[in-house]
Amino acid sequence: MSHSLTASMSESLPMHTPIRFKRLAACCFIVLAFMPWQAQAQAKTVLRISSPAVPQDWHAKMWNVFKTQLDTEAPGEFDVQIYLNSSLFKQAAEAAAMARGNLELSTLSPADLSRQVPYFSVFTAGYVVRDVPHQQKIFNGPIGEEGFKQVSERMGIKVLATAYLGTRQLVLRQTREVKTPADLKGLKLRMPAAKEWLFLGNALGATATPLSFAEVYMALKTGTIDAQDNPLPTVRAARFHEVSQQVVLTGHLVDALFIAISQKAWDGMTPTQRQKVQTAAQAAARYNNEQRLAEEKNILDDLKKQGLRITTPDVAAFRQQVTQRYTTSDLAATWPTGLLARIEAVR
Ligand code: KDO
Repeated sequence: MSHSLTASMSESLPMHTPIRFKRLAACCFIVLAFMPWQAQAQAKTVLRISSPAVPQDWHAKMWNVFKTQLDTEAPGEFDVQIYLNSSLFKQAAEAAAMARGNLELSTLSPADLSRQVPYFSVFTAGYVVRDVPHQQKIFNGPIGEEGFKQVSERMGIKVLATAYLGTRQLVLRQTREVKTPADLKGLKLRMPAAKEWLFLGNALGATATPLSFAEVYMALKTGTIDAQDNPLPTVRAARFHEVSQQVVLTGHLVDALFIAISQKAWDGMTPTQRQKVQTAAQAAARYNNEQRLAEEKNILDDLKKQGLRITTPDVAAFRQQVTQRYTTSDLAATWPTGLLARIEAVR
């Protein structure tokens, strides 16, 4: 086709036109003829996802569900790029990147939202959310709606769905008798680097020390830290069990991650695209929640087989100390009046 096009273009020019100019004109014509197709290819909406999750974890795999669903429902419209292991943005830097419009999607924790929207601080506290149905009812109901509205207004970020990250347990590098918070005295407990996380680690009775997720494996291996807390599927996915000896089933935080998109990316899409992105995010969260819950049911046997000691402490004693520490804290002073009672009333 390009040959005959070039020929006809050249022929339509006056006889005296220099041959080099004729060729140049023909090339320009071809480029222009192909422009709409090229422009279409470039018009794909790029959705970059940044996450600290390791590829084997469910909240990493859920992004494949998101991508596959969008590729099926809107073929050729989106270019979904998944960056795991904090390879695009560092842990906890995602919210600022999204607010600036430098990143389209990520998963954000309540602690990530708390600085600008103190409403979410209450969800960083231990023993507030009872279980997964409670968590899902909270965030898929009016309490979630009210909080997500504030996130959109103050942070330029839209929350699309709530994923269950799992129930956080203590995982120790070396075995130790742990019944009550007093038994954690002096234990260097790694927590993610934010004041809300550190408060929780200290409230449990340990000495909280901040470290990014990417550095935890090595810190456990070398003994820079004595323990870390995470949901057990994450412990296995990130292979922390290889460098740990004991799981203490404190169950101190039924943890959530919010699948979120930058307002800029959201505003740049058509209403139909928005609806497809929202549905794909909900499908991803559902997949994560189902897989993670199923894994949490069976994981203890496997961890035992891998040589870990599994112990159950006096959870009531942990709950009591943690609750009491929050009640009198500066953090709790930022919680909107009545919010805790509303959360507790959700059945
Ligand atoms: C962690 O750093 O311990 C944590 O579990 C905190 C979560 O909010 C989340 O960032 C998670 O890491 C990452 O997604 C890695 O699993």
